[in-house]
Amino acid sequence: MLRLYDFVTSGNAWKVRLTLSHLDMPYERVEIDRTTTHTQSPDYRAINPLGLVPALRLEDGRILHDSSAIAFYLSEGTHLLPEDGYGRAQVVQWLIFEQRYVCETVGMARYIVKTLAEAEARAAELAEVQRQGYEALDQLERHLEGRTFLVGESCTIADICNFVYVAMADQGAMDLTPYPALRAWVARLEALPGHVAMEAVPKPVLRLP
Ligand SMILES: N[C@@H](CCC(=O)N[C@@H](CS)C(=O)NCC(=O)O)C(=O)O
Repeated sequence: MLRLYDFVTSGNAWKVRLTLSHLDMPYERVEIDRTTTHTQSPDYRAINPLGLVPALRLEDGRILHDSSAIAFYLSEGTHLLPEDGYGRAQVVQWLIFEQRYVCETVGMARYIVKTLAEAEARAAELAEVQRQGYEALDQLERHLEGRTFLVGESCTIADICNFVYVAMADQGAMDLTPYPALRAWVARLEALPGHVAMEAVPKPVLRLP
């Protein structure tokens, strides 16, 4: 069975859990204790040398890490990835956009506010990542005006991966009110049958270390 290494509050791991759910693929979870930074433990570094979640162990034992790569692998040959080369390249383009412009800004604002709880001490840094985050949201808003999904006419992993930190923007003290197309897109994705809440995780089969 597929084995996902994650922790519940990881946005990057949520992208993988969403992809697995949309594809109705069974998997088991190993929960990493992030409160004691066990992502850095030798046990976990043997799985992902970068010491980050998510990582996925395939049924034959091979490992993949990084949410975009895992989502791309899982969605191959499914409705979450276009068949044509141009459509697939557009999906990759939006996966890169998410990692560079959304995760590093909107996701980082959430990390400072929620995980580190250091919004006051890091006010200048927070303001800067929020400023950059709003630029990314502007880009997404412009692209989604008049469109239903980021690529083509149905939900792809480009939507799933971009959705996660946008949907949690409020946790980084960011406001989606000025973004009607983005808000409609978030609601559209949340209404899809394969959608699962971040907290709706299967019970872990193991905790590391
Ligand atoms: N590019 C990676 C980023 C992974 C990442 O930054 N993961 C965070 C959680 S969202 C992590 O493991 N942080 C280490 C920790 O919090 O201990 C991906 O998309 O999967």
